[in-house]
Amino acid sequence: MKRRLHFTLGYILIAIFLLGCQTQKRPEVSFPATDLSKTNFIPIPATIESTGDAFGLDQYTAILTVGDDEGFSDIGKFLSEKIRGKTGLLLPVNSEETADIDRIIMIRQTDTLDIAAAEGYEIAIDRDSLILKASSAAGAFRGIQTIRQMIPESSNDTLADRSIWPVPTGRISDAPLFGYRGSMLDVARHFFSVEEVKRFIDLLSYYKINVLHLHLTDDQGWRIAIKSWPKLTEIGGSTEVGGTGGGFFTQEDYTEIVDYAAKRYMTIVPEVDMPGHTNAASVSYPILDGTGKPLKLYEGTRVGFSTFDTRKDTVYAFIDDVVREIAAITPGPYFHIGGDESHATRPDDYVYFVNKVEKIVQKYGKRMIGWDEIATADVDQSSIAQFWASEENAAEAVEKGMQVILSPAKKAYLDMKYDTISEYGLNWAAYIPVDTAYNWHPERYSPSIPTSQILGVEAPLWSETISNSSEMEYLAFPRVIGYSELSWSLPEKRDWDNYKQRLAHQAPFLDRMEVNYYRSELIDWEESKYTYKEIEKD
Ligand code: TNX
Repeated sequence: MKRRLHFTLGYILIAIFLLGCQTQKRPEVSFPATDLSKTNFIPIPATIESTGDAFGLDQYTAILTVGDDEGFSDIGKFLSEKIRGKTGLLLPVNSEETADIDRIIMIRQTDTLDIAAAEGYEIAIDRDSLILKASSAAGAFRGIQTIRQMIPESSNDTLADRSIWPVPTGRISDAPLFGYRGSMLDVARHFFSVEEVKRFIDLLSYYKINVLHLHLTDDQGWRIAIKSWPKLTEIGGSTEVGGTGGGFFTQEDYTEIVDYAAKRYMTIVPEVDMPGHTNAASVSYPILDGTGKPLKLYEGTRVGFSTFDTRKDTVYAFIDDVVREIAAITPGPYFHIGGDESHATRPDDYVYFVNKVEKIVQKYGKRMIGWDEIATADVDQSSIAQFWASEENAAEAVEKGMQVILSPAKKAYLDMKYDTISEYGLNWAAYIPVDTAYNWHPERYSPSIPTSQILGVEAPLWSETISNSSEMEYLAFPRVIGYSELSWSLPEKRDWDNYKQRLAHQAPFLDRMEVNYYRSELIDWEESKYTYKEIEKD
């Protein structure tokens, strides 16, 4: 009932607005012909129809949101801020002052979309209105990224006595291929600050990525405060690769990241890597150690030398505390237990360990994710395997009825060098130039992983060779933009020649955001019209 009333009020508001728009005070503007389908969208939407006219975004435009879900008005404000960053226009949101408004951008909640999918949305652009419809706030948030991308980088100042950003008219109907579209940041090998993580989240969300997996612990550092085990960060958080000190997130810091991501409808997946990759934890609390070797803090880049003692009750009491504390501040449904490269753990101990930890994760209401090795244990079908190296493990996961996240190192590792002269990165899996990163099909990657069991795609960024935003961006951009398209767009819509044109036109956005992207020579990058100083940062 409440919902119906809300919708009715919404329609009355819309009617008032549209009536207002009829009585235009300013003369009609005539626009050069447009073609919405030529807009450089990434990821490319499912369907685009062009009608050739333009919606003249200008200072007489207002944003109106209509939706039960509280998120809608925040999404309207978010769009207004981003339009301001791009154009300098300050569009009112849900303002009652309609006297000077010629046209509206409406963000509306509806149950009647053509594509009934989570995160689906439709946009209808006409001369006087740009209407975004979505059944959920998450769908509306994805839709406003599409709106941001359809606004030209520069205004046309010759059409009228004011600046106008002509938006091509037409219809878009869109929904994601996969529900899990992720990237990962390794904050353990090198620590990254809350501000650096937020910046990464912001850039990813522009491309509709909806998961950020944080690799929070490894041999070189433990990066999340656990109140019941304080030495983890006091001792284990004090180092990183290369001896440049360490760092860690307090639980308040972590919550700040989670909240920031949530405003962008992005899920944070916390990872505590175990039973291997645990040197920092064992140095902090030697009782956890299963190697029996002398323990000291580690600032190198070797893997596979550490393990928990998998047969000790104290270890599981410890893990129970860790999972409980992190789960309590993680609203998302997943908890990642790592489980990779446990070369110092005996195979039967490994299986025993994963089986026990899965129960702990479930006890705290989360779905377990682990690197593909976890499929060798007796895992439940509700758990998820992240395929990075072994197709055999991935096939075993599929047989067990588990879902799989595709992160094949040869194609999707953001820490692989572009080529032999790349400044940062590793090359153990491959060199991954920008075309190789894009030119593969997650749904056809391995015959043993059917599309029906693919949860999504994730591009991990390991940080052995990078230690700040600029280095992070060099490896992540532009490749992560391609992974967003591989996980969002339909296979028949994806095409390298077409994609590389659209990618070339991301340069003005990336430049305006001061992203240190790798200017691959495979791409004919668009010259930017802005210099950073001219316009307020987005
Ligand atoms: C393998 S991928 C690892 C990481 C390294 C990465 C470097 C995976 C599950 N384990 O520990 O950082 O290679 O590319």
